[in-house]
Amino acid sequence: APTIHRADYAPLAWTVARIDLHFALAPQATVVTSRLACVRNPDAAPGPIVLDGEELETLALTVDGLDPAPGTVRRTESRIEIDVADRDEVALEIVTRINPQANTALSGLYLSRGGYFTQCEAEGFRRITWFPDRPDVMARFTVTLEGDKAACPVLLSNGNLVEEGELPDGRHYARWEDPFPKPCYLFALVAADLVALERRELTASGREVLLQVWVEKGNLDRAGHAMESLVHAMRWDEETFGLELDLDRFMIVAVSDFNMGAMENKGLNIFNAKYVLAKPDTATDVDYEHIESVVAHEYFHNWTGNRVTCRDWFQLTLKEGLTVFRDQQFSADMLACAAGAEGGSSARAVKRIDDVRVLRSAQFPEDAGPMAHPIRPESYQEINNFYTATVYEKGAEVIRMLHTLLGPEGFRNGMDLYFSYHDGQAVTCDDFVNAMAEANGRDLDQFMRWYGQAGTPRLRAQGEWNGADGSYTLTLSQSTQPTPGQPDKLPLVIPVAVGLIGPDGADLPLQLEGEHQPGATTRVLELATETRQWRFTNLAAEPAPSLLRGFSAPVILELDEDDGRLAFRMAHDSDACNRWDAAQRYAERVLLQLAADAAAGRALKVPAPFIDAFGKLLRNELLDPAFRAQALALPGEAYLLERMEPADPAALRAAQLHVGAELGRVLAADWLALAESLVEPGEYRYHPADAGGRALVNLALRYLCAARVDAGVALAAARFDSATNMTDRFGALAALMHGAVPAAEAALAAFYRRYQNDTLVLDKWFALQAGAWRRDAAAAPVLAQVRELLADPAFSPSNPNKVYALLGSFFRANPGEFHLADGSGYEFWAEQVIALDAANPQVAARMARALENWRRFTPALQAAIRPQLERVLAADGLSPDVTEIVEKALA
Ligand code: BAL
Ligand code: ZN
Repeated sequence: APTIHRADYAPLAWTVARIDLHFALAPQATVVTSRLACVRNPDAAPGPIVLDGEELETLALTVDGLDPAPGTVRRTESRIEIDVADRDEVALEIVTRINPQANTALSGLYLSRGGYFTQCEAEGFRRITWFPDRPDVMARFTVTLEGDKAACPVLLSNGNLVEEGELPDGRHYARWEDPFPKPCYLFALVAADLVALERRELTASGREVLLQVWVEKGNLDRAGHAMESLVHAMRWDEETFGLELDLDRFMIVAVSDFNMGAMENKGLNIFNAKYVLAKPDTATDVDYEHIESVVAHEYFHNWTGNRVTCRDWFQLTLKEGLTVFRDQQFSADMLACAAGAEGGSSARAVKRIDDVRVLRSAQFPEDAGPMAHPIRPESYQEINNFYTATVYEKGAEVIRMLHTLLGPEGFRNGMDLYFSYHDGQAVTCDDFVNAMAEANGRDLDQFMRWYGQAGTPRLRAQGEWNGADGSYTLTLSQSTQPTPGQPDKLPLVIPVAVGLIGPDGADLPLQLEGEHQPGATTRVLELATETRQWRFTNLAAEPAPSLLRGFSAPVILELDEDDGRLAFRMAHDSDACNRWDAAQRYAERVLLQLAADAAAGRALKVPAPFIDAFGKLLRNELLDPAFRAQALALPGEAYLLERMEPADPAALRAAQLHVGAELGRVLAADWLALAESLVEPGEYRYHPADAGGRALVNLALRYLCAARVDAGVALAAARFDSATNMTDRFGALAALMHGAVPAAEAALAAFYRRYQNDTLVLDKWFALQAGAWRRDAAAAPVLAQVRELLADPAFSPSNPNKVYALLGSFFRANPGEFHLADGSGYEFWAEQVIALDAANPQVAARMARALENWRRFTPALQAAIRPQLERVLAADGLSPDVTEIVEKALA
């Protein structure tokens, strides 16, 4: 596939002002009639009207009601060009026929459980009709749907319902009008047998709006949390950014087959059912939390994405980074609000820790591999491959740094200015940062480098204590390793939040050289050069630095701290994020040392001081349970492999098994006491305080089962049997499975029996088995089980959630089992990627990415991986999606 470059952007000669769409829906032959009001773009060089198309059967095309003049239309499989001289407006009518039933890629118009759904971002609209399919073409849409009334009693599209009625032969129709011009990637339709949970709310300015959550019959009792989340998101955006819902009606629709999490189509958000449906018996606390944040994310896109959209797909982070930042802030506020005055800051920190975990385990590896790209990429082959952790999560970190540098008020002023300039436009990241700069009278030119430079910067810190004058000199330096296509890196603007901790564990007031008096205990230093020093004065004793508080920048912090210092910060750092980080660093050190020992065939021993520091956190009842659950969870395998040179998944797994079991065994009494002291708060409710307790108990069970402590195993089994909600039931089951104790098998079977007709819960059942750890080297590898599960009647390769649950969990979340020494895991990977690609390239590409960082592994593993990468690349008819991933991996 050709590579597309950001630098090649040019506006189209012709754009579209209005589009009137008519759908005659039929499963195998839907006829789409499109009437386009095309207008010449005065800002562009002259040229033909250009339309994109993919897998369309074109039945008719007229220009101003006539067959086009000979020689004025050029057509290929994917493009139509129409020459129009001497006019500034042209009416096109195009009739196409498409086959929703055959659309297994789930891009464009497709069928899911008998209903019609669409997904158009990034380039799905061209699979529906010919159109200039790019986000800088913003048109007013009118949509008429016509379908079978029995099969599809509900007919939805964007905007407002303006007409509906009956038709002959059991058919009916509905017409929708969206008053806001939008790019075609925000178009959506739904025609299905659904029911809605409804609510009417007043916006801040007093307009009544109708909110609907559409689900399959029988799922209405699972729609309430999504509705609550939507209302909270509306209120939050009004209060935080002064942004109101602009339509009379806002709809969320749950669909079972969906490539992504959800989609922000104007007024008609379509969601993977997993991010809508929840009731206590089927959804965990984490599911509830994800639903709240995804509902909010899609809702927030209405302003950051829809009202102001992207000029081209290179600007994707303009809407995604900003909207992830907004949903992170929203979730933190929701948690803090529920926790009340006392627990607010800890609740916020717990959310921040979650976000940092995701960044480190998903984005850092991406930034260090062949797919490394700036948050605003310079080129791509397949845009679908760039809905990445870098564009989303690192993009959100970049926005967060702006928020830190400008302060909440400055940030808000920048947002206001951005909307005042660009409402209704398709713009670039420069436009956003320029608005921030102008509103704050600040030069952000150097800051823009974050948009163009790939790779995770390393922030090196060194401190020097001078006892004679009571000063502490902190030297910060930055460097970024080369990434593909970017050998040289320039210094970035890095906000580093710093605190100094005194010997008694309390934060010291900070006074920099030249200042008259000490001030706050945390302050933000700005490193904008390669290296810089700060001298803190007026200190009575040598402090312990606490750097990058709140994870103030997406960097890898390198600071030499001995074990004692880490244990000290685990016990005392007032910044919860850094306290957690100190525990992670200590655990990482221990795990990587044991992994090296395992690789070298040495005996494994967990250092007593580590267990001691860990036990102190465990027993500290002043710390809220949600925080303890974070601080006592070991770093993730993907993150650790990234830190290992070379990555050796088997050795790391041996270390993890050993450390987990030792922490369970030595601290068994504490874990048991903890699990028993945190009593169930009565009837389930999704509330952060309750959720924190449940998370901590489930973690305790996990350690106890890992150590096979009899009382702990019994407790897990009992909690599994008596659970009244999914968080407890699944937590207990996961602990039993994790320990591979005999009781696990019966529990797993009972779980299956109970939920065999509940497809979303079965995803958990698949994921748990695919992610299982083997404790007995003589047991069959998990690969055998995964192969068997592919044949389970509940599995379906055409359902993305099933693929993510079974294959995604195995390839991405279970490296210790996937990377088998005999290479059989890789053979399986190649076979599955090739098979998936034939039906759904986006899903296949996600699975393909599991091996992109293959050059980090041991030489023996690399030797086994390479031929499988080559095998995939040689497969007949490989999609551009998978081709790009594998080619870049092999480059
Ligand atoms: N725009 C794709 C899904 C999302 O990020 O909301
Ligand atoms: Zn988004």
